[in-house]
Amino acid sequence: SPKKPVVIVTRKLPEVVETRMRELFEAHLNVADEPMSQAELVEAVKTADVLVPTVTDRIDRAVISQAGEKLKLIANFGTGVDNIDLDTARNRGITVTNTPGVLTEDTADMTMALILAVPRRLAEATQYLKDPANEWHGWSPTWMLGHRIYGKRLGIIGMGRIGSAVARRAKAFGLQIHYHNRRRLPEEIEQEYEATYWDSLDQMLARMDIISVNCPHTPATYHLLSARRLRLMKPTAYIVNTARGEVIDENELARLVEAEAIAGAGLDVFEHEPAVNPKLLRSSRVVALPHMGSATLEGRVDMGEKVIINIKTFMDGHNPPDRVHPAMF
Ligand code: 8YV
Repeated sequence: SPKKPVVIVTRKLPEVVETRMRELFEAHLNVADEPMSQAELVEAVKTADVLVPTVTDRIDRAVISQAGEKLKLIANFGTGVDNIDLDTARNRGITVTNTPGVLTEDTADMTMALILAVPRRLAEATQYLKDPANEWHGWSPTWMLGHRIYGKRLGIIGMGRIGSAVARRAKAFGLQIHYHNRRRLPEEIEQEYEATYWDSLDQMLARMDIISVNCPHTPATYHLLSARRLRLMKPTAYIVNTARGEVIDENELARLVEAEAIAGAGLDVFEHEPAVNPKLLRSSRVVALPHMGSATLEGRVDMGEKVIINIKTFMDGHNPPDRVHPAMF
């Protein structure tokens, strides 16, 4: 039988995924659940046929340019590929794949959870009850009031798979769907969500009650929500981000939250993970999660299976199903 490809996986994956990888490949699995250093990544690309990185691995030009002749595939464990220098990979003839589709519903659920949690103050209220320093005096007609989401305007930035899955959920909750996207959706899809398209992000931002960020992080979307744009939002508006922290100017967002110039934020991702702006963590207007939009056991197993299919298909000499083209970003 032909020699099995050397597949280096940078992080610990669910047991079933690792077992399957051991069967199919000469799998080098990472027992310590710690991100690899840049030096370790360089070592990895020197010896691997296939590298399986995650969001915590920076596969930049410095790493890729030291890759060995054997390295032909970077099979990302994750949908976002902003951790990989796609141009350098292409120039070296290295194929890149990702794992789209299998984490759409989980990430949309988390987005919806934040859209509900922030205006209704779930985290703050739970924290209140659990803190032994507080004593709950019972129900009050004026205490812990949040804001209604039913009937409000939701502006989705990025109407791809996840944005669309958010639109479906939000519509069922009675929100009015608005969106900004590189391309306008076909009319029948707009009708399905009863969605209004905004060519101008500035104009949409100024009119929404809730903003949801669902676009990838690319050179074109870095700080798409710049200080100037964030200030266009209504002081009563909320912002939710389950995409990538880099899309928002986090410093300015933290400043607006602290100044109570924005109603609140639900954040699953941050600009400098694992660091989080302390102003955001201090604020009762912020629900902060440690990048867990796709963190279900089912999702992680599905992602692993997708990685395996991409590697197998590629090694069999075919075009892998989730090949990433730099032009897509
Ligand atoms: C993961 C994600 O948390 O797929 C993505 O883009 O952000 C998440 O699914 C992680 O990035 C996996 O590497």
